Amino acid sequence: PKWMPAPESLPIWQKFTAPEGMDLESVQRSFCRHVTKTLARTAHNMDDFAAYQALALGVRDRLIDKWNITQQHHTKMDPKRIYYLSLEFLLGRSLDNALLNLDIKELYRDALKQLGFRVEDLVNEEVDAALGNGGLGRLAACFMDSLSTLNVAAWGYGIRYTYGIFQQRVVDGYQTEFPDYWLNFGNPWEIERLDVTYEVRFRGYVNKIVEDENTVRYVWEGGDKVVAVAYDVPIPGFDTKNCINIRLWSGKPQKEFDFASFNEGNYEKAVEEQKTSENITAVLYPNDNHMVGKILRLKQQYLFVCATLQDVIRRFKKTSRPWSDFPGQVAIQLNDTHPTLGIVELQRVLIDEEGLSWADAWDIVTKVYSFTNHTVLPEALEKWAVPLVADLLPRHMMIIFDINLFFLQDVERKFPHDRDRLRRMSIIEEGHPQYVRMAFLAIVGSHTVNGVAELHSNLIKNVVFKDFVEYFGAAKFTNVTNGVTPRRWLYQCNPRLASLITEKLGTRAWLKDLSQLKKLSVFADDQQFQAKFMEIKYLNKVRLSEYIRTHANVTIPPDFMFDIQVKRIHEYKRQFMNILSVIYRYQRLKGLTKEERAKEVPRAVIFAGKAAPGYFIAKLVIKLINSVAEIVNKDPDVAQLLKVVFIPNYNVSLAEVIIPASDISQHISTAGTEASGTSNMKFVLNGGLILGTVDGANIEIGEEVGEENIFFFGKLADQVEEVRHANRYRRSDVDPKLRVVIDLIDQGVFGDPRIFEPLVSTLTVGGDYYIISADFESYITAQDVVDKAYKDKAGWSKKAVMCTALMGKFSSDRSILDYCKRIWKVTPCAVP
Ligand code: GLG
Repeated sequence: PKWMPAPESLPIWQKFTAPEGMDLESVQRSFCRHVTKTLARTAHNMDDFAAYQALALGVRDRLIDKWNITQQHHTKMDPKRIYYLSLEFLLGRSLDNALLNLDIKELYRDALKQLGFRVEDLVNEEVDAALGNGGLGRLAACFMDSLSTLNVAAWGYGIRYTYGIFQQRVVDGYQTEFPDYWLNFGNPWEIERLDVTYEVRFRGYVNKIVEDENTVRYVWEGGDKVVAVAYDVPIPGFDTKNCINIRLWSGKPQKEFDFASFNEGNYEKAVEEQKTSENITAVLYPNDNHMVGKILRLKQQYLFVCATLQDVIRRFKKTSRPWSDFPGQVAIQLNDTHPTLGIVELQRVLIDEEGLSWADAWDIVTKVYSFTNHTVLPEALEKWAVPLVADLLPRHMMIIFDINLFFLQDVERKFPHDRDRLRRMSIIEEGHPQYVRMAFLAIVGSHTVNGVAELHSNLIKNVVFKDFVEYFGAAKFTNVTNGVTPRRWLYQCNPRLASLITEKLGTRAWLKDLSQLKKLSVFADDQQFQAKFMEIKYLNKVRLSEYIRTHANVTIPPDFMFDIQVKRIHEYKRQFMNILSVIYRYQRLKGLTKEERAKEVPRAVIFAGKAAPGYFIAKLVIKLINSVAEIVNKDPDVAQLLKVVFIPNYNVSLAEVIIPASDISQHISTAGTEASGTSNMKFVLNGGLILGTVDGANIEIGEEVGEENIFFFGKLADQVEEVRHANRYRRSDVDPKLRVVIDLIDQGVFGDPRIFEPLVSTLTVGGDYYIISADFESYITAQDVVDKAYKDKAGWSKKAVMCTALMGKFSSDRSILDYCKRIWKVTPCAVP
């Protein structure tokens, strides 16, 4: 099978031809029909939002056509299906992406212009679909784009949360959270499937049925039932007829009303119980890289896998194949441990409902599942209290104990008399209460386990899951380095740069084969090309500067160096260290003479990101950033040299404005803590350099773009433990430069120091777990190196061009091809 069409077959960028059956008039007719018939509006009763809706509904019609053709083709060909199970899909906006992927943006632009609308304005009317926390959820979204573009017969499965990730506002420097009721004005990008519903049981009891002396069966009965309803979100591929689907589940009350309660005259109780089922999928848990053991979250996880497996099995059974064909027809990828109950649920269905033997069932299960681990942070590894699981899912708890029993018996056979190994490897953590270790369950129930960048996958193999590598063998553990879709993260968010690239390469083929960008490197020294490239960067900075002026009330001259750190606020990502270094820079600048100041590089330090609502220290970091910004931005001594800003409510559509505008971005996690990072890839792809630690995918980015085009600093992953151990706990022992900074905070330069005491003391009495003090000197030195490099305009431009040119590896197409070949063993199924 051919993965890539020949480059010549791709449409040429400038010469636009409308797709078959579409012209200006048909587009305008469809638009007007939706205005008058669907929205019941008139030409005299229209605003941009209504125009956005009519436009979106027209595009949706086209998506549905493609979607139908794709599903029919798949039904006919019956290829192996890939199921990507994820509790998060951070899709952002869909309109612009659909227009570009369907290659109809130019046509719509012209058609709407004649009707008096600008596509660019309408695109901004859309609210983000923010059903995810950060990198993990956005990765799922990029993967869907690649799966569709590469013509894989794939489905995404997830939850349709009524409330996405909270909206962040900054009040008096503090983060405040507001509910993200994103469905308020309807959602044109979903298709409600009131006919696709499945029952989901909770609680109840397990009945043991002795059939004969050799056979017992277990039946799970009683309890409460809720219903999961499907909502389908079409995902169009780029330059292909294929359009795949994400199916999101929403909890609904059972059709049968509780007439027992009703007849007892308890109408209110009957209605109340109906509402509880809707609660299950009401809200996305807002924690990134942190587990909170709430029962409602466990209910979400089970509702999700239970409905998904019923759907997958129903599709499989339509072809009347025997169960032994199942692993050849179905591959299920677990996006982190969140859907791990799916392993147990499939085993339950096969033995309790389909009548397979334990061994046959387990053989199928372990051939179907594979598992991606996204973090080694201990607080993020999921574990559920046994009494909680036993209460909510009594049959599943029995099966987990059985899986563990058979597994440990085999461990004992392989490593006899090693009691401590059994304790370490048990899926059940002993204690009061006991816990189910979900990552261990996922490993035991999968055929392949992967990390998301080389360093991370090595840490998994050599540290976190070392025992499992010794037991299963190294072949089961592998690496698939993450990637990002170049369609959204260059073509869509940076149209000027995309045009320049297409013009230079004479083809748009790079959008499906990102390695072709390397042909740009021959222009890296070309002054004219450098000038064009940097002019685009400048215009992107103007756009961001305008956004910051209107949304954060800070004026940033676009000729400043834009130094950006945007991601979830987390101690391990060390935004704290960044703002401490800003304070250091501030006091250094204040100490300079006028002549010395004139030689400095003006810098805008830009932050954005959400902190989990219950993460006190992370929220204090936001407060400190805002307090520092307030002092610095009004100080005339540094007005020409330093600006600090925190942009509220970071999300996907804001990232699309921020990322193309960076000169340098910071990815400065303590070495060994950031599994991969994916925004690092987006920044570099858009010609922004990186200041970073030797961590996650930074390392592989450095390998690709060359050491001279990335600024590394800090301790290495294998040094961190030792440094931690040697940490002192007194203020007098911290790095001298850091000491200067802490003293300024303590003196109240940035407001009442008592506010920041809990944060500052993480560096001392808290043991400085993320080794900020040990990395500080090296960090400050690296910042100076960045300044020096930036002063050399031609040198910097060359670096920027080389960065874009050498990022081919980090397309999510490459990641997905890796999964297809090495993990899922699947070939494409393109609509002819
Ligand atoms: C995780 C990690 C990131 C990683 C992402 C996608 O923390 O380093 O890039 O998944 O694999 N929770 C996350 O965002």
